[in-house]
Amino acid sequence: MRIDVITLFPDFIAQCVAFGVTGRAGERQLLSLHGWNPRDYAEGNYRRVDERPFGGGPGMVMLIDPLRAAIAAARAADPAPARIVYLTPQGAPLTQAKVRELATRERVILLCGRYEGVDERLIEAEVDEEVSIGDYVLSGGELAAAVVIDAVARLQEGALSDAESAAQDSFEGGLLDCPHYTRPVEHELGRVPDVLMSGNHAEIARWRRREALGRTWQRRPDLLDEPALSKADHQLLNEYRARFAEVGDDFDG
Ligand code: 9WO
Repeated sequence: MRIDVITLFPDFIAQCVAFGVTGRAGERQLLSLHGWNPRDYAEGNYRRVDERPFGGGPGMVMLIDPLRAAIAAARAADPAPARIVYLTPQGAPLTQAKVRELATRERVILLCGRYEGVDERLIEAEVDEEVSIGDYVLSGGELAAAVVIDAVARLQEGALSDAESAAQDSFEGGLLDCPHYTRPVEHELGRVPDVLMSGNHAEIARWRRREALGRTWQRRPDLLDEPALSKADHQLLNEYRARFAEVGDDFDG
């Protein structure tokens, strides 16, 4: 997979994804990353990439032509068609489903804005979709681009070890992850649940599934599609809920 990033700070992006899974994906040639700086395509003595907004107001707006030229250069660098994604607070929320969809593409071009944003005409003419990593405003789209690159890199075949891949699968089901423990068994902060030391892999898998279902129900009920749960999962979720029902009974006295 090839990812091109249109950004005023190509080095920043390169550094963000130089380590860990994304670095490994690059070394294994599972993912290639290329930066394109609109300033390299800006004209005039000052190579301007931004200008004051029409209508007044704070901030500056990124000019059409340097961005358009950088996008054209990125497109021309490889014959494969590319999907252009603009990282912005106004975008659709990034989900694992969207990550999976992007990860199947041969090419993606990530457009990172700065200042107050990009001239709307460039967005309308060049952008295929707008994506947000959360409801907050950053200084630019680069950190959001790094998030997309990391999430997509993990899904490239061969990027993860078997253990990492299994862990990824646990979230792939749309549930939150279960709790994790390591040594020591006893600590002033508590004891590791006995089931995890039982060696009974079926019971361990059952415990992990129940904790993942329960956590999702508690923390992110919006992710839980209860009607779609299997009979076994319904049973596990009821076991988890029973924990709280008992506490509730005591409370009610
Ligand atoms: C800057 C600004 C300055 C003065 C008044 C209002 C203003 N709004 C902005 C602004 O929204 N800047 C954005 C910076 C323009 C697009 C690139 N930037 C950005 C992307 N910030 N946060 C994101 C982002 C991207 C994806 N998911 C979450 C946040």
